[in-house]
Amino acid sequence: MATPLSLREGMKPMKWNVMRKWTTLLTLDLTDKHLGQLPDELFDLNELQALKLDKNKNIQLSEKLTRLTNLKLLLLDDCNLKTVPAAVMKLPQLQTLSFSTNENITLPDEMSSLVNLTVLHLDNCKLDTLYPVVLKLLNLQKLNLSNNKKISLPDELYKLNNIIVLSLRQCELGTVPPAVLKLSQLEELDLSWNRGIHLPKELSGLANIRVLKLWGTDMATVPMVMCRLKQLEWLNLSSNPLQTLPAEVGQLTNVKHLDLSCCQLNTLPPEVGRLTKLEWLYLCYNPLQTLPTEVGQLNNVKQLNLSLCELHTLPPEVWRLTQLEWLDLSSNPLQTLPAEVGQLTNVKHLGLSHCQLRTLPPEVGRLTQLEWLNLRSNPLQALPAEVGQLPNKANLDVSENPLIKPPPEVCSQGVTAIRRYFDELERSEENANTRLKVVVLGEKMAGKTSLVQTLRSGKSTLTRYEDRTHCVEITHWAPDDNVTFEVYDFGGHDVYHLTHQFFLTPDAFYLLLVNLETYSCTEHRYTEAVGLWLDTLNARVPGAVVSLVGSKEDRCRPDDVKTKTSNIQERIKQQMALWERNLKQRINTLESLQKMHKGDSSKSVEDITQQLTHANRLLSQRLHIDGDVHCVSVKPKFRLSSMFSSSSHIKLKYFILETARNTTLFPTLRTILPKTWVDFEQSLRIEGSKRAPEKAAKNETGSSGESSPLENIQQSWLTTADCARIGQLAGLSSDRLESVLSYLQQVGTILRYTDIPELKGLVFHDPPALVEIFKDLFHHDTKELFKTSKFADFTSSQLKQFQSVLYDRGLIRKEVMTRLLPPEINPDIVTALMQNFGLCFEMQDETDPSKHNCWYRIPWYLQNHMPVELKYVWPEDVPEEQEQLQLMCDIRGFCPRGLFQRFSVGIHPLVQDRTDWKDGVMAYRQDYPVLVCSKPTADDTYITMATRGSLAQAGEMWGVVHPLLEVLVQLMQEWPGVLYSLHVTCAHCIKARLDNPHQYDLRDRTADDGRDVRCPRVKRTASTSADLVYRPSMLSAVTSRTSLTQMRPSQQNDFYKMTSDPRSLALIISNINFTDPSRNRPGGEKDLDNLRNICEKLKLQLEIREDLTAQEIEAVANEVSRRDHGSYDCFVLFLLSHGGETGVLGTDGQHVSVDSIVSSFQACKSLVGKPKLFFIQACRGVDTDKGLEHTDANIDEESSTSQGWREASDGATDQATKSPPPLPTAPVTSAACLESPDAGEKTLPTTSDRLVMYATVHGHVSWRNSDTGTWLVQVLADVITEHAETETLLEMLTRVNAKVADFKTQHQEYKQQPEVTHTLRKKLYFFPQAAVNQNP
Ligand SMILES: Nc1nc2c(ncn2[C@@H]2O[C@H](COP(=O)(O)OP(=O)(O)OP(=O)(O)O)[C@@H](O)[C@H]2O)c(=O)[nH]1
Ligand SMILES: [Mg+2]
Repeated sequence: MATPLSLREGMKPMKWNVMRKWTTLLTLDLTDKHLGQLPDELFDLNELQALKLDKNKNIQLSEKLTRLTNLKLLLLDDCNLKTVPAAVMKLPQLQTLSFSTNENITLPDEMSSLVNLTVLHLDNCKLDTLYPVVLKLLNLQKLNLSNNKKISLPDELYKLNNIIVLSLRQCELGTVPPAVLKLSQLEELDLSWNRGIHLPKELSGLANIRVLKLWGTDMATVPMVMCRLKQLEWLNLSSNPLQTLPAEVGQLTNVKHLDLSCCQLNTLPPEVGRLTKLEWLYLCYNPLQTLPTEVGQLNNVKQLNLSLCELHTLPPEVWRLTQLEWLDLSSNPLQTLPAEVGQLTNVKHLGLSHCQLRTLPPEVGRLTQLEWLNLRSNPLQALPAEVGQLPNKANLDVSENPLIKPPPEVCSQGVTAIRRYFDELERSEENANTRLKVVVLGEKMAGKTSLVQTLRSGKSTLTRYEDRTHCVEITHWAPDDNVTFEVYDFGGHDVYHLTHQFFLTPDAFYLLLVNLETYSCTEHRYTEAVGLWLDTLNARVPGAVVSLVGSKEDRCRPDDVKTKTSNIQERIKQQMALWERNLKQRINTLESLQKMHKGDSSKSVEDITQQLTHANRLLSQRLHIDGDVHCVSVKPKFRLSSMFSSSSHIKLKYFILETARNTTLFPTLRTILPKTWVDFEQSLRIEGSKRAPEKAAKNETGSSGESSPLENIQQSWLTTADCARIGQLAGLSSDRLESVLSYLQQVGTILRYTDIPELKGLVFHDPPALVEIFKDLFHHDTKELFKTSKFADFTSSQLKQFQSVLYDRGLIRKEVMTRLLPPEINPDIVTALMQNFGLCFEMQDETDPSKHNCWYRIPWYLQNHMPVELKYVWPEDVPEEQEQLQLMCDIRGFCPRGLFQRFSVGIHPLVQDRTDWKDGVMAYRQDYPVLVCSKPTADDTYITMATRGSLAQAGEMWGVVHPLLEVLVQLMQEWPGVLYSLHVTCAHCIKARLDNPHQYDLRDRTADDGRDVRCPRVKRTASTSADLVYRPSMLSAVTSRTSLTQMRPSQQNDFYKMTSDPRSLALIISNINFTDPSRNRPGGEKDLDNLRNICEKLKLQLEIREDLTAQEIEAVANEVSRRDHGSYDCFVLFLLSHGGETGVLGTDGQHVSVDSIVSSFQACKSLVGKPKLFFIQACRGVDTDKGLEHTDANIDEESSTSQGWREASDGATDQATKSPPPLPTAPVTSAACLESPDAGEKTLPTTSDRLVMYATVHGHVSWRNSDTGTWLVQVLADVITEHAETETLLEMLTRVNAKVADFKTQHQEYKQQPEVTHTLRKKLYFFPQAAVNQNP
């Protein structure tokens, strides 16, 4: 039972909408608490103003309730009430009462005592008539009767002559009830989802109606009466089977917002042109093929949505709507855009995705206000250079276009990169580059290098036995003038398998060589020579193009060749069938899970849907394996025989050329690059070619043909100065270098790690050289490792010790590691790289802060089993008083090599005191023991992570193990083709030590889950607590004791994932110009500039909406919250306007509640679990703050001048002096109403992961300077610019709070104190690497 203290703590100020007026009430929320009675202590809370008791089925309300004499608002939704409790009727001060979803509730006459009631919710109550008592509630302003089937309304309804909002959504009404037609004061009527409803002619008598909602009413024609409602400002007719609109629609000359989306309109009447006040016109999803030219008369339309229509062209008049800010033409069969598009100089958002555009006119460059241009999925091959003239910050999406000029790698970097590319093209010359990456794979000694050399030279070449390939050799092969192949020849030795994966990219052509001489038709040989390689490619680059080459044909008899190649082909078919079977099985499982959880709104449902989409994509994206095995021999033939047949390698060359030219397989083979870039790349390559020791030696003796710009410097990486020198040779000044470096990085030719402190400023121009360095540290025979002369000065017992520590425990001292590396190489850079690749981790030695003598662990070396002594820490039997929480990742079929080792490196920052062995780690996290294991079986690999504690600690135990699982899931993203599922092992089965314990699918706990779960293995007798089976929806926060120094962003659970680019959509709603010009907000433009800078800094995708009315603000928020934010890691809203205690102001002087905006985003499925950030720059009342003391005399001179504008509030004092708002409001000010969302949903949004920053505390004003903008935004911009890379959001906002608190106006010395409220569950760094940078 709740104590009085906890009840009082539960009281919170909360805002409520009272007929477009907002007020803050002291609220207690006891929703869904299974209360039969209210606790006695509650009645002592006599200051309570709002009480939420929703979903307490069968609650009894005693007389004591009447002691709550300040109660104004009472919510009793879904409480199973049969009648209004007597005590409720003795609360005459009540202003808002909600009985939604109490089926068949009766309203007794005594309810007439509620004389102050203004808002009554009776929706979804199965009422067939309105109780007479309602007619006595003469102060009612809003009545919600939605979802009461066939409700009949008495004629006397007209007595309620204060009603201005009536909701009758989804009531199965055949016609508008006559009584409604008499409510002449009605302003808003919602009749949506009454299918087939008749609109009688008397409707035109509703002279005050301004908002009419009629969506989904099965309306095939627009009734004439509607066209007579000339005062209508907002009309929603979407989702109706309308094929045409009558000419009379042109009479609605006051309409500003018209929604006709999802109808069946083929044409529009020319009379639409008369709706000259229209500001929003939504026509999406209609089979419109043309538009009337009169659309060109809509001179006020700012938003025009024509997506998903059938428009091949638009009338020229549309391009003259120069005031348009938002034009969506996506998914129309448009083939060209006319030059006139350049006239839309105000357009900010232009949607042209999924059209059929082959070219763009240069005039798009004139759209200087553009913030968002979406050209995704068009057949565009080239962009006009003028695209580079668009604003730098314009977000450009040209993905899924076969672009060759500029290549996709340039486009993906944005407008600035595109401009630099075209500038460079103009300065230098165009170089048509037809290039393809060809990767040659296969077992060691398969003949890869011999084949590559033969293909390049055109004559049979055999390597010698000792010419083994180290890691990867990259060479260029130009078989004719039209194409160059960049050939990656992989060393086949096992030692390279761990590092090869980093070079496998989706756009390459793979040649898999099988040595026909050593191939035998057994399963084992197939797996080694073919199966494993195909599995790796299928897992890493699903959808890639692969051809099989049978090598050393000369070493086999012809019939053997035939048998072996057919065997290979047959087994490939079987392997592909197995992949398909596994994939389909996974899809089936996911589909049944999806069905099982249909309707849940938890994060797990979203996860399932995402996995299903991914699995289905894999099904259509399998490896493209050419059916033949192309047999070659590169052994020189006797002259005589070669006269009769062309060599097999020549045939192979033509086959490779033909495949490369197949535009279906390689659509972007050709790219156009500036010649300077091509020359620069070539110079880099020359540098790279010097790296091999023998080549370097040659170079030193001057025998190399190619001359290096960095003569005599043997480098594995380049510094900025080196690059500048190479650039100069290619004709690139240093200010133009960044473009080519970014391009080469995108293509994968070079590597850069600008966010790792040790590696900042370095360019790894020869990636294989890096791996070559690692190779010196990876040698199966650890004795061999230390036999070199580098260790001559060590004693044999020392060497023996190095070797045994490395062999037994995978440990190596930094100084020993340094010896193993080439002498000129900086070991810090190598270790930083190795950690980044997941190959080793640094062991903390607290006694050696200089890290001079630190140890590294390379898990790859570990061969030992779990040390026996650990059994004392983690006995096989779970101790009686403990439970084991175990999460499991089941990897189906192929498991990538080295995955567990990389995972074990990945978890390092999250654990302490670890012990590692071959396939496991035992460590501590938050003082809990953690056991991580890998167990390969014939078909699957199981990776488990477990902890133990008492049942009461279950919540914390989840917090201990779940972050480890997240590290694994993150790693798996490098392997999109690997199938895996996540589970929780049955705690009962573990304790009972049953073989094959039951594995539950990992999912969030829902309200429907009981307290216990029966163990599926021993159904009748055993059960386990649901706390150990379902993931709590909010995991207990775990603060890691580990230093942040080693953390990598992907490995954190204490941090929000913040890696998407852009990070988030940033919606800015800025009101500067108001209907009442005396309210205009000069200085607001400066805020916009500051916010643009913030968005650029934080990588946010900007979307600005200016000067919106209250209703428009709500509509925009609703629309944006319904979008798919799946590709973003968070959401940000900046709302800048006037405001008061009751919310922020639209340009029409009406209020919008911040809470309602926030909650629409809380309900957005694609933002579940992601931070949602709201910055509200507006007054929150009329009070000014003189402050207590002034510690800092840093006066803002500007803000103190006479032009310094206060963010004038719309509170009581201001209201008295301002012109009255357009809508007449009732005399009541503090009653509240529940504004139901437009979609009529009743689900309560979750409240976690959000942050709201208000410019000022409740009841106070905030300040703006007409030259420099608002105090809050100025400071926010400064703080973010300075600290975003090193601090969490909350740390920065604390600075903002402090800095703004230091401001004061000069004359009156008024102060302002911003306020942050949040429910963030993790740290939020916009730049995850900040965690590293702050502890360099
Ligand atoms: N008879 C014959 N020998 C070949 C042929 N191709 C390669 N060889 C020999 O096979 C051995 C290995 O050839 P490489 O081309 O170096 O093999 P690789 O696949 O590059 O080997 P790694 O670099 O170690 O992975 C060498 O001794 C070659 O001379 C061929 O077509 N016929
Ligand atoms: Mg080789």
